[in-house]
Amino acid sequence: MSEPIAHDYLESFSPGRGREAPRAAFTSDAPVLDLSGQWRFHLAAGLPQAAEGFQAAGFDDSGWETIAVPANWQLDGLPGEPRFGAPAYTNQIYPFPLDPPHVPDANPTGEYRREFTLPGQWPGGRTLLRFEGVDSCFAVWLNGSLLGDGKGSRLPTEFDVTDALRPGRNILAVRVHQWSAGSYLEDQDMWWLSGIFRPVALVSRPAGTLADFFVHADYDHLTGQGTLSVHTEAPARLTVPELGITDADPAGPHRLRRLDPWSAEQPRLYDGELVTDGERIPLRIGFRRIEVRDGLILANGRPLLFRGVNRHEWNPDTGRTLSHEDMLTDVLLMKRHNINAVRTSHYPPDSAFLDLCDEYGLWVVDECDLETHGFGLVGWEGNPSDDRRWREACLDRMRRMVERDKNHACVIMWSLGNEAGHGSNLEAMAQWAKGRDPDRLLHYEGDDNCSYTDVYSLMYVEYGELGLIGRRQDVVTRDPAQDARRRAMPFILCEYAHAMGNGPGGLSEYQDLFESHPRLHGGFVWEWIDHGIRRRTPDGREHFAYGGDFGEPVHDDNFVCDGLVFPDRTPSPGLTEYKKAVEPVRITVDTTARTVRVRSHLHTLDTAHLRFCWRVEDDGQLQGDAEFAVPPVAAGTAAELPWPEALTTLCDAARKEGEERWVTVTAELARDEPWAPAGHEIAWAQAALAGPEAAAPPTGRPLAPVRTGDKYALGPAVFDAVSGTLLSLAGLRTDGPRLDLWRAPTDNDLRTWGGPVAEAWRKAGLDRLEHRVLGVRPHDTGLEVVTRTAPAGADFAMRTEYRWETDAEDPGQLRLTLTAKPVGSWPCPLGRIGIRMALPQSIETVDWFGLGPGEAYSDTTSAVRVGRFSADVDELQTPYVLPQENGNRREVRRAHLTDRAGGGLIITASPYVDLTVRRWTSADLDNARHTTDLRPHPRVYVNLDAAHQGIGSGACGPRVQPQYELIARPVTLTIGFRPC
Ligand code: IPT
Repeated sequence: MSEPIAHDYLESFSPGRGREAPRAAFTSDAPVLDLSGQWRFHLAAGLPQAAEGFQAAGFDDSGWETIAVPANWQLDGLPGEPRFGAPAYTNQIYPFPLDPPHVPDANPTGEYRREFTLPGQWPGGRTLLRFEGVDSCFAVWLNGSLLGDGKGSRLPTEFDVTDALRPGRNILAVRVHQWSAGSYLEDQDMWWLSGIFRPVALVSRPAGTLADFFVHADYDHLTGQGTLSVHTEAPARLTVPELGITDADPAGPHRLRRLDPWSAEQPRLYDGELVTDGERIPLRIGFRRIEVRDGLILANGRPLLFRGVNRHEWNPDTGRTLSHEDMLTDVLLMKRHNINAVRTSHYPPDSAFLDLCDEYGLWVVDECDLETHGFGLVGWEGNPSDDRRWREACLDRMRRMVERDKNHACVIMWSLGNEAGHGSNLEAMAQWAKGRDPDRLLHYEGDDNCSYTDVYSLMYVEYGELGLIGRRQDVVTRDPAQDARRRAMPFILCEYAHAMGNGPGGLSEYQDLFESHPRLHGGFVWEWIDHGIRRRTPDGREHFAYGGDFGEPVHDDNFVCDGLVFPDRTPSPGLTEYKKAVEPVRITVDTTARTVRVRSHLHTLDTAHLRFCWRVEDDGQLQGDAEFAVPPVAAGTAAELPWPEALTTLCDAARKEGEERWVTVTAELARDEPWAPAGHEIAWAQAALAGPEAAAPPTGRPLAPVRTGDKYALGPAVFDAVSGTLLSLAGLRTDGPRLDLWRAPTDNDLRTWGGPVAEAWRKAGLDRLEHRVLGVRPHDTGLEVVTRTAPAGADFAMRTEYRWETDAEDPGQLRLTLTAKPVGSWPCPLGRIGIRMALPQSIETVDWFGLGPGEAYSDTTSAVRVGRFSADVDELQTPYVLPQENGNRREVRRAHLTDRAGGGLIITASPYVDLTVRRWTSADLDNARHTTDLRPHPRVYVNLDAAHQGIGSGACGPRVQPQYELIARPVTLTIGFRPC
């Protein structure tokens, strides 16, 4: 019979018992037995329901279920129905009462059992059982003997199993608790998910080997020399063939001449080996120096500019259990989108991710698994960060992160955690880290005085304030005695540009500030990926679920979906926009001086790895292109080059009247890189060589409308004689056009800090406009329709004049000149100003000349360029996890909306319109909670807009900047319609 289990560890401040000292993660030739796979599993509702004696070797688990290890148990069964509990999402609020260190009795408890056979050749010496991550607290037994317990979900825990291990068959039993005292330290904005979610392995530590080592690989940019010393706590020999180090004392110090340093741009790693009597340990060494000097963050002597993202670990099917492929996909996508830095928000990632960052090159801010944000909701009363009883738990977390990750070249900053308020425990963590690893910088955004950090860091700062910080004119610190210190510090935005839904808007304005003030070292977009969970509707259609979808009584809705990539890692338009906003090489095409200017914001690389090309297009049709020889531009410098002769010649060549001529200059990879093939585009710029020009006023002989019964015919169009409504166009049945001032609110419209603009729209009634016809007047020169559009109860309105015309010389074309003027004063900015109409559902394809290929709004226009593009109606939609306004194509000059047989409508604009085409209405988008709620109507809805409200990032950060606000104003739209 086994002893009853004591569960005092669950609600204890202690981080764990029976554990090994934390140490570096490394591989070696010593045997490892991977214990991933199917384990026996039983989920108890709470401790009283747990299976008695489950830890005994002879316990009968044949009636239990099985579950994958590693996995989050709540996701088992999805995208169908979850089999074990259900995921729950909260941002700041704890999903249990604040009663530290206690947790509710209803505490789901996962019991795991696994039988394994110790391989016959298993060496003597010690054997450890290593858990890479268990959420949130667990106890472990091997063959019935208790090994210990642990907390700290995203950190490794090891137990010495040497004495408990048997030759042959062994039984491992693990009891995992969803809630524990540790949960109070893990209040990150993410799904609450439990279980053994990272790998588990049995690790042999043969006699005579090392427990731990610390690689110090410094680089001196002034001399180009490096110093290597590997600190080991037992004798070992070091070999690094490329550096001429053979079987040497690891401690050295080895002084090395002519070394290539490691950087995110050039992630040079030197392969080596540490050898002891018991094993061989491969090393990948990157030499670099990171420091703050003269108020700047320098890497290898050069200032750093972070083009960063905050990365949570996420997969829509497996939650926080990531495959190697997921991690590699993240790294490659980041590199291909000009991202050079990652903050591991808000916990240390699977260490395999850091191996990839070393290899492919990303600067990493490694963040500790600590957040107590929910205490902020009670005025930080009882915050663990400032309670001595939690000191050891906090320090333990910091030690386990630093010790695990200290040998990664990519890690340049340690972060104490996120949103954990103030307190002496944070200070103690900082002090310990500085003592243990003085060669890296320390970050904690919550230390507003910066009394124990190396870098001044804030989140979601407004543009104006950021400019002041850039000029070191920031407001005085809370403790004035700290002011001089902080003012001398470099600055980063550890979170900015909240990427929730459509957006973020205003990225370029941030980048302009970063690039104009040396103190500003860039920032980290919040965040990399939407944490949506894949689910299936009863009829088998898939969508991504968010907070509340699993019946959680307390939740934060879709605030968990705020990434640059969708849950399945498809890039969203926000990522494309970010790639362009942060391009490390800025190209400017000057059409007057006929030069191209190249300014490099690269860290150390010159531009020799890039190939520059130019291309001239007339109305989107290629006229000529060639490579453009740009001598290497050194990092941080600029060069101006005259246009190549061929470009000048083409620029001056004759062109068809009315066509626009554009030159595009691109910079692409000249050679294959490990993360992208040759030809991958890094940066580009465009300039107009001719046009766009305002269309010449029509010279044809205008036709008068012809009345037949209750209809007017005018060219290809038929109008209702009473309402003036366009009924059909060249045989296509139409509804509208009608004035439209509203859009389906975006996340940023819905949650705008300081008052949601979407609420103002609803209050004003933009979504329920009433239309009144003031007059339908036939003229010799066309048909004039005047309307007044206003919401119920309002004394403000828009007066709209539609002038419909056609010419005798070209009776197939219908022209609309629309003028809309505000009457009275509108209480809020408008969503859009334009017209909406419906066309037959047979319309399938849109070909356009304008900005593309992606969607764009006034403050998300960096990534789109002038050209000819084509897309299916379905491809024009961006499937934001919460349906909302999307898919706008800007500055469209000409669009063909066609059916399968090539019939349809040609729309021209002078000079241009914003265009959306979709199979549902704005109201449908607004009502839908998930993408599967959107069902195509038997119509195609087209919006043609003169202007749109900007996007901003007001869901968490600055609202739309004034220059992008759509204040009600008179607009004119000139649009031509013609059948095709
Ligand atoms: C900030 C959090 O640090 C981050 O985890 C996330 O919740 C983000 O907000 C919003 O998505 S904190 C907030 C007070 C700005």
